[in-house]
Amino acid sequence: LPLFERLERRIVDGERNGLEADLDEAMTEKPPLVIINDTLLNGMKTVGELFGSGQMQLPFVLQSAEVMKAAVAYLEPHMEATDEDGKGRIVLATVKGDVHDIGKNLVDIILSNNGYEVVNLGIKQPIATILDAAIDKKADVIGMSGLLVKSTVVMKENLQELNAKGVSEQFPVLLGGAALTRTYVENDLADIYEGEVSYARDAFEGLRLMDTIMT
Ligand code: B1M
Repeated sequence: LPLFERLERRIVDGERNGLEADLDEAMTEKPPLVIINDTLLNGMKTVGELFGSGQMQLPFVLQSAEVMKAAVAYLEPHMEATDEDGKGRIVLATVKGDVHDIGKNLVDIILSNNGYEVVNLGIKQPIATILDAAIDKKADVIGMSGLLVKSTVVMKENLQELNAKGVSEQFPVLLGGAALTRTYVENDLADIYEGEVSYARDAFEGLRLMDTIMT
């Protein structure tokens, strides 16, 4: 297979052997972020489709996810970072009950490389922990990621909890993840949250929204 098809195939097949060599070669042709967006994420999309249609079993999905994570970790030091610093601070977490973190970690990388300080709390984080960290670290924004349909409900409850704690004016919230839709966030969730809530389709929109929120 040609290089980029081979790389995409590696994600689908969960094949790690020789990954670094292929990534090195790929980086002579394209910047790391383009490799992630145009090649590796296509592989993850295929994995999702195969899993969703019952053609792939969970342990193999996990293997694919690990190759994806290894690839991102290998590419990260080669990414361009701005000299800007101190543009703002975001506490970032995958919500309670949800283990998916590849997207959240991409958001972390993109924001960190573009002048933001990211406090990445990890996966399955209850809102109490997220809020404690946001207060403790004096965050400007709270970011929540979730890929399961039930996570969209958790996010709604989390926003209600922030309202109840009286901190919604203080913390604009950025939401993302495959199960969310723009309509759900911008209509339903924006209706209930007393502060500002925005939806990011991908990590780059997350960065643009952070820039908007912070100005
Ligand atoms: Co799971 N999983 N999974 N999974 N998994 C999905 C989400 C699913 C859609 C697959 C499917 O059925 N087709 C499905 C959810 C269905 C639903 O809820 N209706 C599903 C399921 C069912 C499950 C389990 C329940 C399976 C089981 O146990 N029977 C289980 C859940 C466990 C749990 O959470 N409690 C499970 C487990 C797993 C693995 C552990 C095997 C693995 C995750 C490994 C890991 O993350 N460390 C996994 C994977 C890999 C997937 C798919 C295949 C790929 C997800 C991914 O990494 N995509 C996924 C299929 C899919 O999404 N269509 C699937 C790449 C990533 C870059 O995209 O995270 O969407 P994403 O991030 C994007 C944007 O959404 C955005 O930016 C990123 C791109 O730039 N974004 C943000 C994300 N967060 C953001 C936050 C922001 C801004 C932007 O600001 C704060």
